[in-house]
Amino acid sequence: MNKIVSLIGVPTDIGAGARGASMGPEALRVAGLIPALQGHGLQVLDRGNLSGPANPWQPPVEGYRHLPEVVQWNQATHEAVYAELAAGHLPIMLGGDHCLGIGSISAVARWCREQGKKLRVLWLDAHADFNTNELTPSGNVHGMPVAVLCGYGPKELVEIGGTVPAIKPGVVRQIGIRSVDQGEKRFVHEVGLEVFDMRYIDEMGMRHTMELALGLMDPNTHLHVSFDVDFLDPEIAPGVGTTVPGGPTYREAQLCMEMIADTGLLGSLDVVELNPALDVRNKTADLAVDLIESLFGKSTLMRKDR
Ligand SMILES: [Mn+2]
Repeated sequence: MNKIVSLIGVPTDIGAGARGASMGPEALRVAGLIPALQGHGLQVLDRGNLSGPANPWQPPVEGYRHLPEVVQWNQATHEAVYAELAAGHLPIMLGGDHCLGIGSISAVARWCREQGKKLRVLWLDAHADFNTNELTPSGNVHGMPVAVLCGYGPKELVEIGGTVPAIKPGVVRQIGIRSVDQGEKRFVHEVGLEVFDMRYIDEMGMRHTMELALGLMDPNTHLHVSFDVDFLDPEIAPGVGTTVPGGPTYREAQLCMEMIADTGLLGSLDVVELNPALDVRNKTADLAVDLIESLFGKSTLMRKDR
């Protein structure tokens, strides 16, 4: 792959229910993300970290916590991700919590619209992140980004990409889901979001799951991966704020990443919700770097390089 990747750190936990994801970008750098990517022949531009408002740690207002601050961080993220795409680079957004997927994916969707490219979004997560201010039990916006991107949310957020909705539910494939709130579940079914939950992966296997999730793409498809580290089983990835037992194992996660790499279509990536305050000697960051390497074509097995 002869591609320039750009790292954009977004050090905030403004949409999360626990503090600490703001330290995620540094933990990934400390875990050796840059040399790991360089080791695969990629040129890496580290754009440093974006800046934005502090986390005031307030209760929800009309069902949203920290909405003005969430908007500011996402606007900055949108602009930074869009600028890298416009420069022909492959942006890697290092969160930060998952509310930042709003800024990142709205930028990717805008760029795809302008370029006439098709978009596919893989949402690797324990949660559907499809809450609204009426459905949410907590008001934390990191539980709402997919709904916001599909046009359900406050005006200030749904309009960040310039076009509402930023994406249609049909472009999304969710993988690894195992914790969905009651009202959220009904809403996910209502809009027809395609979800490969853990029961599906248990029964059908990761290979079949990924074949379907990656199906019907063509060379004109831009593949965006939004990787919430809580996707992984907490046994191997304890460093997240919202652990849910029963996630993909190390090998299942590797296979997932390797099959994405095999498509050759990866165009942008989010790595979010890594929380060093809850980690054990940075092991979750080390694992995330290992998996990101696989996303960019490291084969852990005895395959010849393509
Ligand atoms: Mn998430």
